[in-house]
Amino acid sequence: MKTRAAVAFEAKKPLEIVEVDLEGPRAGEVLVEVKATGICHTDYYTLSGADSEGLFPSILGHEGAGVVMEVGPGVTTLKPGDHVIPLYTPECRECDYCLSRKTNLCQKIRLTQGRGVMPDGTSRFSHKGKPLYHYMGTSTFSNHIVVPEIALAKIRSDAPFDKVCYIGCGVTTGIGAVIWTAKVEAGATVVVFGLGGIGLNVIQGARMVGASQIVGVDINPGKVPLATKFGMTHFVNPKDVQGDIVAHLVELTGGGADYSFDCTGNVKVMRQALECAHKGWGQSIIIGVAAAGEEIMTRPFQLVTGRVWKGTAFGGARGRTDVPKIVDWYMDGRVNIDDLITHKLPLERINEGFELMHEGKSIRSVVEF
Ligand code: NAD
Ligand code: DAO
Ligand code: ZN
Ligand code: ZN
Repeated sequence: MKTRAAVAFEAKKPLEIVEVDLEGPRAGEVLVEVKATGICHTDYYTLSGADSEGLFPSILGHEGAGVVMEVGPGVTTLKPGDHVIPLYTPECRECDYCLSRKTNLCQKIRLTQGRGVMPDGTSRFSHKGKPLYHYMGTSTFSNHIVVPEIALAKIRSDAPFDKVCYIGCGVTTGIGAVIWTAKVEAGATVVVFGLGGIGLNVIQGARMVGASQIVGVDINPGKVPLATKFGMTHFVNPKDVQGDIVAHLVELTGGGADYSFDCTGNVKVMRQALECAHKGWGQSIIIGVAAAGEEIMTRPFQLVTGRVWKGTAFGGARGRTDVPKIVDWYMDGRVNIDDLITHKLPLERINEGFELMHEGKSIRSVVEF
C-alpha cells in the first residue's frame, strides 16, 4: 500500500513529507494506522546525527497510538479494530530477559530492531524502489506502519489517540522510572534534573507515590509554572546558585536526596545527580541519553559510601502489561497528560515540532494524521 510519512533522508536535514510504499504484515506482524504521534527528544537526537546507531534514510518516531488494520499469519492477541500503542521496548514474555522478571529489556527482536529492519531482516518501507529503515521498531512518523505483535500494547478504545500517544514514551518513562525502577516510597525526598517532557513525568510520578519533597532543577526558569502544577515543591536554577550546586541540593534536602533523576542527557548533570543523593542509601537514576562517546564520572568513594547509580529504559515498564494500566490511570484522571501536550501539528508541519523542542518552547508537540 501507499502511505504518507515524514522521512529522514539524511542526518541534520529537515524531514520530508512524501508518499512511501509499505508492504503488508508477514507472519507475527501487524499493520497499524497511526492516528497520532508525539515528537520526543530522542527523535531529535537521532536526526541531529549524535546517535552513533542512527540509520538513514529512515522513518523516525516512537511515541504513537493507532488502530490495527490487518494482522499477519500467526497473530493471536490482536485483531483489526483494536487500539494499540507501539512499543520500542517489546514484551515477548518468553525470552530469558522477559522470564527473568528482573528487566523490561526484552531481547527477542533486539538485533533486527537495532538494524532498522523487521525480525526477518527486511524493511516493509520503501521509497522510489529503495528500502527505508524502520526506527526503534516503531516509525510512528508514518501514517501506517508494520510492527511485530510483541511490540504492540492493546489499549482501551475510548482513550484519545492525541493524548495517549505520549504514553508510548515520555509518560511511561518518567512515571515508570519512579515507580518501577527507583520504587520511590511515600515520604521520600526527590531531586529531578531537567524539567522537560520526561522530567515533568518524573515529578508527577513522585507526587503520585507521595514523595514529601520534590526539587526540580533546570536552567530554564520558564519550566517552573508547569512543574509546580505537577507537584514540584522547590525549584533550583543552577545559574542562580552561588557555589557548588551539589552542596546546595544536599542542604536543601536535609542531607541528600533519597532519589535523584537525570532527565537532561548531560553527563556533568548525571554526576551532580549522583552526588546529591543521600550518603548511605540515596539512589540516582539516569534517564537522559548522552551523546555518542560521552562517559560518566564520579569518585568511587561516592558509591563506597552507599549511593547507588542506576539507569532506566522506558521506565522499566513491561509494555504490553504496563502501558494499558497507564492508559487507565490517564482515563481515571490520575495522570495528567493534557497539560503537557503544548502543541498540535499536522504531519506537513512536523519540522516545526523539532524547532519548538530545540527552542525550549514546547513540552510535547503531537502530530495528528
Ligand atoms: P527536553 O529537551 O524536553 O528536556 C530537557 C530539560 O533539561 C530542559 O528543560 C532543559 O532546559 C533542561 N536542562 C538542559 N541542561 C540542563 C542542565 N545543565 N541542568 C539542568 N537542566 C538542564 O527533553 P526530554 O524529552 O524531557 O528528554 C530528556 C532526556 O531523556 C533526553 O536525553 C532523552 O533522549 C531521554 N529519554 C530517555 C528515555 C529512556 O527510556 N531512558 C526515554 C525518553 C527520553
Ligand atoms: O539494548 O535491549 C536493549 C534495548 C535498548 C533500547 C532502549 C532504549 C531506551 C533509551 C532510548 C530512549 C528512548 C526514547
Ligand atoms: Zn522518547
Ligand atoms: Zn522477551
